[in-house]
This record gives sequence, structure tokens and C-alpha cells, in this order.
Amino acid sequence: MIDQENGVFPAVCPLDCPDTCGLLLHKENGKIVKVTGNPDHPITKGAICNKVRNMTERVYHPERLQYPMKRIGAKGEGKFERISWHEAIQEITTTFKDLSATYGPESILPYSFYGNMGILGVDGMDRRFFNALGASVLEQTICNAAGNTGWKYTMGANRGTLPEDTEHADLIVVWGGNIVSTNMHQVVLAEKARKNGAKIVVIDVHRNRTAQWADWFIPLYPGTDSALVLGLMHVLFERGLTDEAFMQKYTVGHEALREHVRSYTPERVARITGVPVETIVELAELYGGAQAAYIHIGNGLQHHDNGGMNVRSIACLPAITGQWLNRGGGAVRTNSYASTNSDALERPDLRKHAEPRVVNMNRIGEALLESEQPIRALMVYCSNPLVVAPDTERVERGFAREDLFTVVHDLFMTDTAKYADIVLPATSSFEATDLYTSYWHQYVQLQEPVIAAIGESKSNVELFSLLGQAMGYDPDIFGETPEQMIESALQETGNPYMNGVTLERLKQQRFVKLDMSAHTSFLEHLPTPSGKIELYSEQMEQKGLPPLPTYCNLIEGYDGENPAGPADAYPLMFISPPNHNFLNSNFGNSAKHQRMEKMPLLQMHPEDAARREVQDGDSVVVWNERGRIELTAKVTDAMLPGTVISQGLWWDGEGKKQRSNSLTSNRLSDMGNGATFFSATVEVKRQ
Ligand SMILES: Nc1nc2c(c(=O)[nH]1)N[C@H]1C(S)=C(S)[C@@H](COP(=O)(O)OP(=O)(O)OC[C@H]3O[C@@H](n4cnc5c(=O)[nH]c(N)nc54)[C@H](O)[C@@H]3O)O[C@H]1N2
Ligand SMILES: Nc1nc2c(c(=O)[nH]1)N[C@H]1C(S)=C(S)[C@@H](COP(=O)(O)OP(=O)(O)OC[C@H]3O[C@@H](n4cnc5c(=O)[nH]c(N)nc54)[C@H](O)[C@@H]3O)O[C@H]1N2
Ligand code: SF4
Ligand SMILES: [Mo]
Repeated sequence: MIDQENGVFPAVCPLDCPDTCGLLLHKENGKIVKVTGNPDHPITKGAICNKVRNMTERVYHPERLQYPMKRIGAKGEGKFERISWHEAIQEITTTFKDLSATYGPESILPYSFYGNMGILGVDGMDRRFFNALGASVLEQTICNAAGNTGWKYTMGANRGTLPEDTEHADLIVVWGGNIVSTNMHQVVLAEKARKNGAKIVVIDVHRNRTAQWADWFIPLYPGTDSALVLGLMHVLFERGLTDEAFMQKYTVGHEALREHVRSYTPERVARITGVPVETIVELAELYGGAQAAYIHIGNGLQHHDNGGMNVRSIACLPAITGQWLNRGGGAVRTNSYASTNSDALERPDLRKHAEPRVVNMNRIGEALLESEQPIRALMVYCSNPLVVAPDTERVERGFAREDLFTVVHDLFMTDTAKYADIVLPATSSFEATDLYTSYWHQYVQLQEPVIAAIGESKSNVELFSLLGQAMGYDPDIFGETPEQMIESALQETGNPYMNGVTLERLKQQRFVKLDMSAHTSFLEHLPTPSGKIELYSEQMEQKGLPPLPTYCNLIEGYDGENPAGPADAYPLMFISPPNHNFLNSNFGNSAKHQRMEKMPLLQMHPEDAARREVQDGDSVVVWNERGRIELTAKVTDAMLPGTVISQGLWWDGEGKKQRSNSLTSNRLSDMGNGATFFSATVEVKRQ
């Protein structure tokens, strides 16, 4: 494909998005001139989002890094000079060897996430390298750890309703998710259901794009979702809208739950959540009376101090109503049916010390500044922590440490790369081979290079192969080709859903469906301790968590049992979810994508604005004890008073601080050591 100057070639969207679309790349004179959806993809069917329709802008962006560079200015200043790959690899391996000899290899830490979802690049050759090195391990819990853990306590594995089935639902509840922006093909499926009479309800802290599209929007106070669930359960049990036979057969703990929810009357729940009593009752009746009710559990409601419990509580609703037996009914947090042979890819056997130091990625600032065993070298790839990690000011102080050796591998000079000692250019996903699964649908896909690497850029696999070989590690292990890696990744996965997924079929068919034959008896084989849906979880009890769904106040933020709201120096809850036209911090440097988003805004309720004499369009300062940013006020009643919203992970502007994570906390969530981005309070004033 690389050698063909003209033609249309298959590709996969590499971004961290559940849809994992099949793409077509249109090449003219050796260049990709257009990106479209592949109509043959069974789920995404040729429709793609606007961000990726404009992907050529990113691939051929004039600011794409072309060659390795070495820092010549101060950290953060962004002054670099060109060096050769040979020099770069020499400097990195010499430093890693010296640090390992003097301080031990755990003084070196990888920092990565899923800027490119290709398994070989982020869960493959990279891990192999850090295992052989014996480096510290990064606990990668910035995205969905809290919610996935809460779901697993209840259902055993991160598996739920299949996307195709949701078009058969007659009620779709989108809870803490903004699917119009973040999972557009679920919207297409929901539209089909709607044509057949389904009703769409959105439960969120602001009237996002999805709420504008829905039939019914229910706003609530941040972090009070478990209380709303308990109120719904109260009504469902009281009015006999539960499915007793289902609970008997498939659940444990329903009697205890029935008793437990008695005290969560709609009146009490209305005070906690801000949702009126009538709405709670009406929603419970709608849910309890549905033929097939599907709940899409978004990522937003689990970025809280009590985020695990929010998801855990919602996950119990389809169990008490028996919705799992209805086609299209049930719920999804994450659909992780696919998995690969990670031992073959990552080679944990290469690690000499079995129990390495683990550093939580949400606490990178603290780890860099406060650790007793200092981190002396950091290798960042597929992530942009200065924009995406919480508590930016602290992260920035950590990255500014003069004695820290930092390498950043990226396509662009990100806010993070400016702090690197060595910056390395990365290929785009269209320039490399990789394997892609989806965390929503059941199709595995292969990407093969469609264009040659831009400049001297290298893929993650190439980079870590080079580094491994330069360290003197086994050339058989570090010389494996991507095809060889894919073959071993697909063998002996130990996962029946992966039966029959092979490299050969991927090359021929492009979209290979998982073997779903095991799925028909999904409820009979739940991997929980009891084998059933755990409404009461002894596992949680052993961990010191409430064993039944329970409302717990946020540590920072809205105190539901005290209707006055947060009462300290920072009375407003600050929610900073993704925007429509960026993908996390990707595209934040593309003028086209910036124009589509206009500018970083702070949405404020008219009452909160009036109290501070803020008018629509005013420049405002938003601050708390962690940091201070400048945004433009948008006065709107899209949320309840007391909540302010700023969408999008913007990079710092010209001389302007606007990164929302300057205000967020690095506290960890109740479960899974997850991020708590949205449990943050602030004050606002006109500038
Ligand atoms: N366009 C676009 N698409 C993306 C991304 C992107 O950046 N841009 N990011 C990708 C990634 S990595 C992820 S994880 C997903 C995330 O996508 P989603 O699952 O949609 O989650 P978020 O957008 O983080 O949050 C969704 C909603 O949760 C709301 N929310 C916040 N707190 C609460 C609460 O306490 N209760 C309730 N009920 N709602 C609350 C927010 O206001 C927001 O509207 O999207 C992926 N897709
Ligand atoms: N305030 C707030 N903070 C958040 C969130 C939020 O909603 N609000 N969302 C959180 C969530 S859910 C997530 S998942 C994280 C996302 O955190 P990250 O995954 O770190 O976010 P990205 O912005 O996607 O950064 C990925 C970087 O990888 C680079 N990249 C892309 N492809 C490649 C490649 O092939 N190789 C290399 N070496 N680099 C590549 C991109 O250019 C980009 O700079 O952010 C979290 N942060
Ligand atoms: S970002 Fe999501 S919706 Fe857009 S093309 Fe990629 S996978 Fe599809
Ligand atoms: Mo995420």
C-alpha cells in the first residue's frame, strides 16, 4: 500500500474512542487526501466523526515532529536542536544504564496512555522493553478504572449489552455520557430504536449535546447518581416493578437490598440530587414498565470521589428488573470482550524482580516531587500528562526538576514535550502496522502502513525495538516484526471470544468478529465469587466498602445530605469533560479543530453569574488552592446552580493559562485508584 501512489486503502481509527471505526484512506500522488468511513464495517458502516474526517490536517500538519531533538533551552521553554536517531538512542540508553547501575532500574518510569490504541505500540514492545529494563510500573487508571471496578464487583467482567441489540430497546437511558460527541454510532443505533417508539432519557450534570438530542433531560447535582439509583430502587420495590423470579435465579442480596433502599424515599433523594420527587417517581415507573430498557453508563459520572459506587449502583438496576433477559435490555459501562495473549506481547518473564514499584498515573506530580526513592528518568509516549493529568501545577513542577531526565515520543511538540530532554518523532497510525480491538463492539481490525513515515518518525514498536537492541537485550525478542507479534498475540489467548481471530483472516476480511457463541449463556457464567449478579458484594465488604449500593458524599464538592451545597471558600463544582472536536488533548493544536470549538468556555448558571456580576462573554478567572485559569463566561441554564462546566482539554494558550486540570485534584476514587477530575470546587470572578 505504501508503494501505491493512488488508490483507496483500508484503515482503522486509532483514537481512544469506543467506536473504533473502519476507515478508508484515499491516496493521490502518494498522499492521503481524504479520510472517509468504510461502509463495509458492520457497526460503524461508513459514518465517521468530523474530527477524523479532518485527520489529514493532523497527519500532514506543518508542526509534525520530523526528527529527534535535544533540549537547548530551559525546561518548558520549547528550545531544541536537531540530533540524529543514533545520538538520541545512545543518550537514552547510556542514561538508562547509568541510572540503573547507580540507583536501580526502578528510578526509571514509563508514562503512557492510549494516544494510539494499537496494542503492539502501547501494550506490546514498549512493555517488553520496560520489563527487560526492570523499570517502575505505571498504574494506568486515568480513564475508567473506578467505574470498571464498580461494574466488576456487580457483574464480574466488563461485558454488557451488545451494541447491535440496543436498537431493540424501547427505553434508552444515557447516564453520565455524552454519546453524540463520544460514541456517535450508539446514537445511530438509538435513533433506530427511537423510530420504533423508544424514548431516550439523559441523566447528566449539564445539558450536553446528547441531552439536547434526547427526549427527556434530567439534570442532577454532580456525584449524586448513587442516591438517584437508590431512590429509583425504592420506588421500583415499593410498586412491585421488580422481577422477583430473575432476582431469585440470577442475583445474590436482593432481600438485603430491598430493606436497604426503604430509607431512600423520593423526598430524601430529591434533596440530595436536586431531582424533583415527581421526576424520580416518573423515571422509576418508566424504567420499571419498559419492555427492554438499555442503560449506557458513561465515563463522566465515575470521575468522582464516589465514582466506583455510582457505576456499581447503576449496574444493579437491570438486575432487579430482569432487564438482562430482554433483547436490547441491560447496560454497558465498557464492553471488553476481546483480549490478547499479553504474556506473549509484554514478556513479564523478562523482569528480574517480580514486584516492581508501582506509580499511579493520576499522582505523577506528587510522585516526581515527593517520592522517597526519586524517579530520575521518565519516558512519555502516547500521553500528554501536562494537559490530561490532574493537578497540572504540581505535574509541571515535577517535570521542571533539573535532575530529571525526560524523553517524550509524540507527533507534536505538546505542552509535555516542551519539558523533555530528548524529543522523538512518532509516526501516525497510518504509517505503521498495529492491531486494534474495540471496547464497545466485537470487531478486531488490522492497520497496515498506507504511507511512508513522515520525516524520520518511528512507531512505538520501532522505537522500543531499537532501544531494546541498543541496551543489548535478546535480538530475537526485540527484533520481532509487527506481524510476528500479532501472531503470538492472537495465539493461546485463553479467551473463548477470541477463537478464530487470526492475522490471515484480518488481512483478508479487515473486520473479524469475535466468536460470540459463548455469549448466549453469559448470565449463567458470571465471573463473580458467587457466579451471580452481586447486589450484595462480600468482596466490597472485605475491602471496607459498603457491600450494598450506597450514597457517599464527595470528599471535595457537593454534600448531598446538606442541601446548601459546598460551603467552603470554593462554592462552585467544576466539571471539565471532553469536547466535541478534540479527542482528549489531540487536535488541541489544530487551528481547524480549535475554530470549530471557538474558545475555552466556562458555562455558568445565571444565578451564579449574577452573584459575581459576570455577564455572557466576560473574561473570567477560575481558581482554587491548586491553580488558576482564564476562560470566557457563557451564561446558560444548562445546569443546576452551583455547577460550572468547561469542556475540552485545551493546551495552554498564547500567554494564557487555560488547562482545566490546573484546578482538578489528584485524589483517587473510592474504587480502582481512578481519577477524580470532576470532584473539584472553584470560585470565579470577572477579570
Ligand atoms: N469527541 C470526543 N470523543 C471522545 C473523547 C473526547 O475527548 N472527545 N474522549 C474519549 C475518551 S478517552 C473517553 S473516556 C470517552 C468519554 O466519554 P463519555 O463516556 O461520554 O464521558 P465524558 O464525556 O467524560 O462525560 C460524560 C458526561 O458526564 C457528565 N458528568 C460529570 N459528572 C457527572 C455526574 O456526577 N453525574 C452524571 N450523571 N453526569 C456527570 C459530564 O457533564 C458529561 O456530559 O470519550 C471518548 N470519545
Ligand atoms: N479534566 C479532565 N482531564 C481528563 C479527562 C477529562 O474528561 N477531564 N479525561 C481523562 C481521560 S478519560 C483520558 S483517557 C485521558 C487521556 O489521556 P491521554 O491518552 O494521555 O490523552 P491524549 O490527549 O489522547 O494524549 C495522547 C498523546 O499521544 C500522542 N500520540 C498519538 N499517537 C501516538 C503514537 O502512535 N505514538 C506516540 N508515541 N504518541 C502518540 C498524541 O499526539 C497525544 O499527544 O485524559 C484524562 N484527563
Ligand atoms: S474518533 Fe471515534 S467516531 Fe471518530 S472516527 Fe474515530 S472511532 Fe470513529
Ligand atoms: Mo478515557
